[in-house]
Amino acid sequence: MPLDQFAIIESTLREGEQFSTASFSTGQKLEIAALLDAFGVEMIEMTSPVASPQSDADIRTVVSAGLSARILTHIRCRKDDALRALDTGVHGLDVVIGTSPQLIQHSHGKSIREIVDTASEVLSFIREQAPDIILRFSTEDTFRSRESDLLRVYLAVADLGIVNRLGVADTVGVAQPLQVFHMVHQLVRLTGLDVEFHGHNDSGCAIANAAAALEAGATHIDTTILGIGERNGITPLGGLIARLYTIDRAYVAKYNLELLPALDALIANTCGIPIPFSNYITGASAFMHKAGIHAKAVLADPATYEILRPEDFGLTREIAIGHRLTGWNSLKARAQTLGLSLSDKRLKELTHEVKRRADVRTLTADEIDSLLRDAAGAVIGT
Ligand code: HCA
Ligand code: CU
Repeated sequence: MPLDQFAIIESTLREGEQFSTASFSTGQKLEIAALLDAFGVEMIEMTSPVASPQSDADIRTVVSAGLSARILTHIRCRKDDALRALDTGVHGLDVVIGTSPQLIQHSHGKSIREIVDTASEVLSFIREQAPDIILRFSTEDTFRSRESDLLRVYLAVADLGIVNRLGVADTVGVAQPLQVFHMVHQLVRLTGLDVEFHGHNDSGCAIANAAAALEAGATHIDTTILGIGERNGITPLGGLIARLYTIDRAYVAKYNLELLPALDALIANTCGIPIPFSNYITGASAFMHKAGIHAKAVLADPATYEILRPEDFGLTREIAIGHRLTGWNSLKARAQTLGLSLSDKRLKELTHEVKRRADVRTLTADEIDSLLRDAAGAVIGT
C-alpha cells in the first residue's frame, strides 16, 4: 500500500483518557474532536459507553456534531457492551480481547478455543445488528501472545467474512520494529483485510513500530495527542507525523499540519502538563539552533540542519545568540534583522564580548539587541 493512503485512528478521547491526569469534560471532548477533525484525522476513538453515564452521553454528543471524521468506540468482546455501543449511534466498533498468557490468566480466563468461539459469536451478533458499521477485531497484548494462538484467532475471525479490520496491539510497549513488521505482514498476506497498529511507548519504540507497521502494509495507526495514554502512553500524533514527513512529505500532505501546535497546546493545558522540550515539532527547542557552526549553516540554508521545515507547521526557527558557543554570523544576522549596519570587524569584536560575558552568565535576547544597538549607535555617532 502506498504510505499516503493510511488513516489515523486518533484515540486521545479513549486511550488518552487513560492518562494519569486526563479527565475530559463534554466541552473539552467536543473541542478536541473538532480540532482533530480540522487537522484531518480520519477516525476518532472514544471511551466505551459502558465506562460511565457521561461517557455514553459524550459519544452521542460528538456523533451528533457531524464531523467528517468517523466516530468509533472501543469495547470488550461482549454482546452487552456491543449493544450499549450500538445504541449511541457510533460509526464503528473496535472490539478487543486479550490473547497473551498473562491476560488469559488475569483478565478473562478463557482458553484460545473459547476466545475464538466468543469472538465469532460477538462479532456475528454485531454484524447482524448493524450491517453497515465499521467493525474491527483486535487481540490485546499481541506481542506477548503465542504466534500460533494469534494465527488461530485472527484466521478464524477473518474467515467470518464480516470484519473490516484486524488490530494488533503492543499493549505493554515490548515490541520492536522487525517483530511488528513480521506480524503485520503476515496478517496482510494471509487475510487481505485492513490492519491497524496500536503501540505503547514503554521502551521508546512506539513511533518506530508504527512506521514499521505501515511499511508492512498496515492501513491504520492509533495515535493520541502528545502520546498520552496508560503509563507513558502510545504513538504521539506529532511524532508519527514527524516520522512520516521525514520519509516523504507527501505522506502527510493530506493533514492540516499547521494545526499541530494548537493540538499539542490544547492537551498540555487540559491535562496540566508541559509540552516536553524534546517533543517532536512542538517542543520549545525543536527548531532552536545554538552552536556558531550550526547557526552559520542554517542562516545560509536551513536544510543544512533541519529535516522538518518549521513553517510547514506554522512555526519559526530560532537562533540562540547570547551564549559562549555563539558565532559572529549569528550576531550579523540579528543586526540585519534589526536594520543595524555594523562592519564585520565590529561584529567580530562584539562576538568576543558576548563570549566573555556568557562565560559568566548567558545573555538574554534583549541584552544582545541592546549591545548591537549601542554599537550601531556609537558607529553612527562617530
Ligand atoms: C488497554 C487496551 C488497549 C487496546 C488497544 C486496541 C491496548 O487499554 O490496555 O484495542 O487496539 O493497549 O491493548 O489500549
Ligand atoms: Cu493501549
